[in-house]
Amino acid sequence: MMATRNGGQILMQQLRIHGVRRLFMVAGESFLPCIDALNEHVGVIQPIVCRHEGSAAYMAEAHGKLTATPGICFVTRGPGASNAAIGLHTAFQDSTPLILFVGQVGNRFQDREAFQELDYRRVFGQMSKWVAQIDQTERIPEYLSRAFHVATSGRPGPVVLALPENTLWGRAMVADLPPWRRTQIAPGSDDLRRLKGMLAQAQRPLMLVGGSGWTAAAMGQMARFAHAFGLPVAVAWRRLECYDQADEHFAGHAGWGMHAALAERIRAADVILAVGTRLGEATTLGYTLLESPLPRQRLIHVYPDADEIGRVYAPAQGIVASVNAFAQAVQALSPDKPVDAAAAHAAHAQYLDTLTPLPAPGPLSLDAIAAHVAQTLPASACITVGAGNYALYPHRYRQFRGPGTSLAPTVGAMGYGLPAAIVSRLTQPEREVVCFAGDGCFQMTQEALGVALQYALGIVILVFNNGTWGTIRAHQEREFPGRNIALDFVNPQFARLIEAYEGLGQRVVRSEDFAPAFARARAFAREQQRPALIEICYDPDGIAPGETLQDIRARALAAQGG
Ligand SMILES: Cc1ncc(C[n+]2csc(CCOP(=O)(O)OP(=O)(O)O)c2C)c(N)n1
Ligand SMILES: [Mg+2]
Repeated sequence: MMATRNGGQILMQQLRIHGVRRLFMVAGESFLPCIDALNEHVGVIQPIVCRHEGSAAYMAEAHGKLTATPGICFVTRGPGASNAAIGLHTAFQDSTPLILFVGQVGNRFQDREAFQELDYRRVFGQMSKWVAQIDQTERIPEYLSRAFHVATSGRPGPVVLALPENTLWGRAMVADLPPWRRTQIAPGSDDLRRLKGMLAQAQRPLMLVGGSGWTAAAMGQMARFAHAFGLPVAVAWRRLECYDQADEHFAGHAGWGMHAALAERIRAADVILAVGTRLGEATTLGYTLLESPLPRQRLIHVYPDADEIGRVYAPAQGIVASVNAFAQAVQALSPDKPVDAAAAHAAHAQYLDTLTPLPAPGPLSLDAIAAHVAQTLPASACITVGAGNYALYPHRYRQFRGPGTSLAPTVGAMGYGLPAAIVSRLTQPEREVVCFAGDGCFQMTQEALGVALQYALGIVILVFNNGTWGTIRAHQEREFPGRNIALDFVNPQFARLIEAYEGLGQRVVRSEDFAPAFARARAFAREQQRPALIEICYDPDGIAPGETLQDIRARALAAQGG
């Protein structure tokens, strides 16, 4: 006979059935039955005890990115939920499956603005695929099943489920539902015929890949397709892991900071085959490389969600398809007449040129350091970043080789790098992980060091200390040259900070000292399974590869007629 269970037990058992093996949480009294139910899943579901809900939600997001299954996050009512918002927003803009469980006041107090009460449907409505409140204990399995399907279907994204007290403490006799199933949308034969026809007519085609959920197998299939049709391939902004950058058709990374030859190649293309990517503001350089609503290039837009196709750009052809199903379908296509791969090879040669470190001012060059990291790490290693100009360097100099090698928020949310590195270590322990963090970025989530300590995670953290919100300095010089104010900050000694977390701290002020420090950090992380941090001090004038604040200021003053 079926036993009655409380809501927490029903929920946790259902998560287990759906394949959840790790969840990220900051405790709250509002969801105690869920926490208690973890006692029934010891050794199966690992709760990661986080220090801040922002980091917890980032970790769930990174988990969703790496596994293409919903990252699970538990937070308490209003305050916890508010802290978690950044991870939810990141999952939304980055199209990452995630389920955020939030405590809620009991139904009997609802709408009184009771203690910490928020209506999550209103608060999170714009940054979630679906927000719901489970008001009946016996309907928990139904809501969870829908949540897993919604988070992973079409354009993946976050789901929020609010858990009123009476739902969790209440008891019900209810059967579990079977595990969720991934649905794939394959392109139709007409879609493929038209696609082939358009590529056959193209003089200067280009493929742009992006979005989430790519598998290594699909990436290989896309390379085969690109080779067969002579397509140069660019990755969308911060979707560095979507294509093997060592492939001879790889043309570069589109978006802010991109190399001029690639920007020109995208502008001059006559057909753009965009696969899995939304063609966002960053990738299109503010909707200029492709102009909205009708791009000059003929756009073939392949996307897993019909609602995105035609949303910003009127396409010449829209194809509703999951990225992996699309790759599977096109790998078998071959052109009717021989194609010329010269343009693709030229594009790759131009890209390879950008891997040579550019000169930088001062005794420490971020170009040299990022190039050293890029060349020293094995191909399988994962690099994580948050947001800031320091991130331009690893993204420029590292050749990313496929899924699992990069975690970068396309939403440009600061503080992501450290939580993401923690998740990389937990989820794919066979890969080394290096977190690049600006001094600003790092300080947004440095509390997550406690998680690295607690779970014995050997990660390497590079903190780029220029004493300022450098990115904003650059914008400030461009818009208000010479009027630097309110951006610089005093930093702690990061190398000493990590020692409090039983990690290895080092400080580097000259380029030539980086290589031995990096080798020591990697060895420490590997052997001790604890974090190793290198504080890298440099002159804020070197603001981006090949660019200084002085250059920006001089150009802005000249433009003002000064
Ligand atoms: C959560 C969040 N807050 C603010 C910003 C705006 N912002 C973008 S980059 C940046 C500066 C980053 O500073 P730092 O991490 O030190 O890197 P740097 O630019 O100096 O290399 C800021 C404040 C943001 N993107 N995200
Ligand atoms: Mg900085």
